[in-house]
Amino acid sequence: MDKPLSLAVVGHTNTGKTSLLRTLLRDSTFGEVKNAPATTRHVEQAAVSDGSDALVYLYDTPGLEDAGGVLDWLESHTSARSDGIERLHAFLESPEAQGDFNQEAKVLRQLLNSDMALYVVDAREPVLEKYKDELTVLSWCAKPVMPVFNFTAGQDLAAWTEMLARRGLHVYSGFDTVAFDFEGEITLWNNLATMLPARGTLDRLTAMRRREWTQLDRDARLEIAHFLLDVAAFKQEIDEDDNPVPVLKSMQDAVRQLERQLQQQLFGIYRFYHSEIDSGGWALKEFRQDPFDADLLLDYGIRTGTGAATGALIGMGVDMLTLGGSLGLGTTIGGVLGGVLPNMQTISDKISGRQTLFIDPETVTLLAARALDLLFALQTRGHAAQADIRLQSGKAPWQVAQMPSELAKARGRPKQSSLNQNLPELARHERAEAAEKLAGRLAV
Ligand SMILES: Nc1nc2c(ncn2[C@@H]2O[C@H](COP(=O)(O)OP(=O)(O)OP(=O)(O)O)[C@@H](O)[C@H]2O)c(=O)[nH]1
Ligand SMILES: [Mg+2]
Repeated sequence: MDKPLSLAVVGHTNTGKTSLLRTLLRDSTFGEVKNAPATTRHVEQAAVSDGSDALVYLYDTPGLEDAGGVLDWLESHTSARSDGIERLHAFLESPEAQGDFNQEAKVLRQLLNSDMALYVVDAREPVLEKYKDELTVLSWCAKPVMPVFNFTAGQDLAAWTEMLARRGLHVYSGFDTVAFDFEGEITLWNNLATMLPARGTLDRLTAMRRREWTQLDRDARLEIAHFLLDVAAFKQEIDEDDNPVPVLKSMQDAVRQLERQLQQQLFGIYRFYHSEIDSGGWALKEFRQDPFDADLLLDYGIRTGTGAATGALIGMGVDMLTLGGSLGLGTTIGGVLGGVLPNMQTISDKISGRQTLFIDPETVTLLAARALDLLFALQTRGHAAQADIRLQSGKAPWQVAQMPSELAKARGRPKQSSLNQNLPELARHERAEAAEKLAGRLAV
């Protein structure tokens, strides 16, 4: 196997170098990120590995602040007849490299010890002299340099690319560290590979990343499928003249809790951690809105109410035909009962004098919409992102009447909901099959 690559991430201060590492490492705790210069003070190493072997070592470096000063020093203290590396060594041995220019010295030392540099550019910035000076000093390390444009949204890169081309830098990448784009990352690695003598290691890395990405997506959709089946097959029975309100409330609570658990699992799969979610850093308000809130159904454009009788409770999923008799259905009831459907009594219910309660299909659809939305949000979120997670599409994945058959059938299979009981062996097996099928449909 080829030996691991070592890549120095360099650039002007506050351009997003540490952010780039966070996103490439899928690790939102790496280093320190702040909207201020000189946040990173030391070189820090991190590895991207392939299960067992390290493929790439990435080195975060302090921001360059005074490359012009270093260039002045080099011009007055070293001979233009020496090569760049000799001149840089003279600089690194000078007292100034321990003093005023110690940040710059750390960067240059690291690049001299690395295979190549990723030069992070804040694309919003004009092409200033200081950036040209940085590229001049870096070029003396005689290592390949690939510019990576950050903050690219809506930016015209023409002036930058022209300046870079004049310096022989024709290969570059755009990579927003906050709005993650999986294919963009693959392009970045592929572009790097074109600048190196052997691409074996990077091919291994991109193949690994692709496998991993597909697997994460599959795992996430399977979790969502299991969750939806749990909810759709959830069933409680009460006597005909029992007050259903306490039972309905406990059903709602169980569903709320299970949705939280699912959200937690999805964060875990994409390596966004619980501590960050609840630390206030991310307001998950939209995802944490009560799933039994009728307004939410409207936001997702989910039609509710099948007949005139439900008019008073549109959005609540409550069937008045069954409940109306046993309760004084005032306005209060809507808030309490939203989303739980007391089934029309079946014949056997009538004989036994019982009522069966289910979560209504509108709510199941809403939960599906929200889970898929969260999945999309996580798949397009860089690990450097610090802003709130927002709902994306706000669209229902299907018409309520055309719910995937696995979900529609789930109601007849209460044994397959872990909300009803611990799944017996056979039910577990059947449930796994249904979840596989459903997950496949969620992928479309
Ligand atoms: N909107 C947006 N903000 C970003 C992006 N990348 C970085 N930032 C922000 O830019 C600021 C600087 O990011 P850092 O990663 O600390 O930059 P750095 O280059 O490591 O900075 P120093 O270590 O000080 O040299 C932080 O506030 C980041 O949140 C991006 O792609 N989009
Ligand atoms: Mg930094």
